[in-house]
Amino acid sequence: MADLEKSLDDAGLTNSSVREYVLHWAQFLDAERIEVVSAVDDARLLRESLDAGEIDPAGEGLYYSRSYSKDTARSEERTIVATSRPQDEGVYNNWKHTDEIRPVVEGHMKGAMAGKTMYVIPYLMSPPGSPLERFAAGVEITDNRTVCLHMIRMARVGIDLINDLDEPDMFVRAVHVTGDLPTLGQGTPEDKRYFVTVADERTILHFGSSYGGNALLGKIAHGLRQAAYDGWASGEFLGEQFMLLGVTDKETGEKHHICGGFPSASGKTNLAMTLAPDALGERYHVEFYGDDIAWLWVGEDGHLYGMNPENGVFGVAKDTNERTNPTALDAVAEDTHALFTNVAYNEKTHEVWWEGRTPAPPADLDGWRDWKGELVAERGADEADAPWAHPNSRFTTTLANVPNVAADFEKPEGVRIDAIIFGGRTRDREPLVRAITDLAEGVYDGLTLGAEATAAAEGVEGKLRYDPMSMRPFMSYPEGAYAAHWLKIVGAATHQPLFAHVNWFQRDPEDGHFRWPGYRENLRALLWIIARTKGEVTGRQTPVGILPLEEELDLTGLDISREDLDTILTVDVDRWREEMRFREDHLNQFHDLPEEIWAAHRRVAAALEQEASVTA
Ligand code: OXD
Ligand code: MN
Repeated sequence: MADLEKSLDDAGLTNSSVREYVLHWAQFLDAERIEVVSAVDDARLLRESLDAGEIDPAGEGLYYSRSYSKDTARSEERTIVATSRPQDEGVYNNWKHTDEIRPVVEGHMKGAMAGKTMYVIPYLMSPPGSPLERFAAGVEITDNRTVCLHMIRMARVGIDLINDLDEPDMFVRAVHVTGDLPTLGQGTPEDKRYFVTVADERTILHFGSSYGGNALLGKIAHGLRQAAYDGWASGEFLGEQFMLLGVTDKETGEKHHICGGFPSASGKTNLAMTLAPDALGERYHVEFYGDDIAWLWVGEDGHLYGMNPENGVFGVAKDTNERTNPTALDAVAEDTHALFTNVAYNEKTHEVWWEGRTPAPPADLDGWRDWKGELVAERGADEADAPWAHPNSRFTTTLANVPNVAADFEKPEGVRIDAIIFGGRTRDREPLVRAITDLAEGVYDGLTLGAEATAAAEGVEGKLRYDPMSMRPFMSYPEGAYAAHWLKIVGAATHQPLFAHVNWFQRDPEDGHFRWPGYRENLRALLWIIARTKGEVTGRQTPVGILPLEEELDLTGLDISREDLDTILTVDVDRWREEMRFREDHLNQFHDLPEEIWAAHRRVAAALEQEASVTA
């Protein structure tokens, strides 16, 4: 114990609440030694990890790691929000009473760091000086050095960030134990993994994974689940799985900011990092703030503000290429110190590759290993078509590496939010863009966000898998209260943001082609949204919101057919009426949904019926 305390002295850790927490867990976990980590330790930790074979070189200043093959993604079933308040149980938060679950997860953790180093990672999930800084401090404990490397990229990490907290005890206690991965029964009835956020105690206890989404506790567990709960409990803010970007009109010098939520596989990271299409590049500059999390609050001037609490990007590698996301490729170029996880790796040339990086995999198989570590050249016939990279393989890099990162991305006061957008992957019905000026209708639209079920097994064709505000896996308190909190926070803004719904994924049922070219061209829809916030365009009112008139969209240099354009600027009333019935069932699951939300639902439904009777 004296030795452990001495390591905290040597590291200069003076916050006595943090020391007490660290020493408690060091004893409980039976850690052999403690190492307190700051971002300045990165180069040394990289060297040690390379020497220990935990990571491999992947080119100049780039690194690669492969995780255990059954530990490559988040597990929603094993993720639990615990509190001591039964009224915190919602539909999606997998709530358990703390007294029931804490002993179980702690039972797995006890003594688990015997003979090991316990790394202590003091971090901040905000730029220093943010108005939400008191909710941003945390200290992760982990037995995994690679987790330290990721945390240094994804959060602001350093002892100084927590030594001088205004409230020394106000930090998230985040404990991560990897566990003996091959013995945890992942996905079986004997599954021993537990990913628990004890939200009313601001304590995170994750056991049984080294995958980023489960192991980098600053990101999802703190940045989303805990933050959403804190934002609600304090009544001060929203913590959302949102991207955040800025668009500057170089002609007028005006800049606008848009944030928004997209269910997974709906192009959120690509949109967040987008550049203007060539035809509009002279006039518009798009700046990146964040691809995954935004915290939102109302500033003293009555505007809604937003900031990205993260310091990095933990992006999905699959399909990232020069066309879909050139800025992401630049952000993981040589000397960015990016880390790749579970992509394919060439042990001779140290190159990495993933599906969609190039149209075909490398022709010369020599040296290539797939995400499981197996030599591609030695694959049997039955595996010949198996992906080389895991579909959830990732790159981890800092925001500062993204070439179009906004100059003010670390500005503590955040940026004014002009519009909040939602968008899923929907093959029909959902137009290119529709704006919503009413707050309750905007919140209703977010609550009924969804994406098409990707596999038949996941649902009925054409029926969405609802993912309210893209927060389904991160909900930490009941959905009715969540909706009420949204109405309260955004309702307090004297300058209301515009809501909008976008869809880049309508297809022609005949030949399956996408009706909208997507990617950089998506800026055209965002420009219309911005013009609508300024009252420069009126659009036309439909039952489901305001759609652009064709002449209001800047289509300069865009190749799109008349039929496709007409279709994506039209409301398919019959398909919408069908959708409304599914929505009703979806909303009926939630307790205490505010009456304003039901009223919004009824208004949209009545307007659709009216439209149907007019056109019948
Ligand atoms: C996620 C992520 O799992 O951002 O949503 O990693
Ligand atoms: Mn995410």
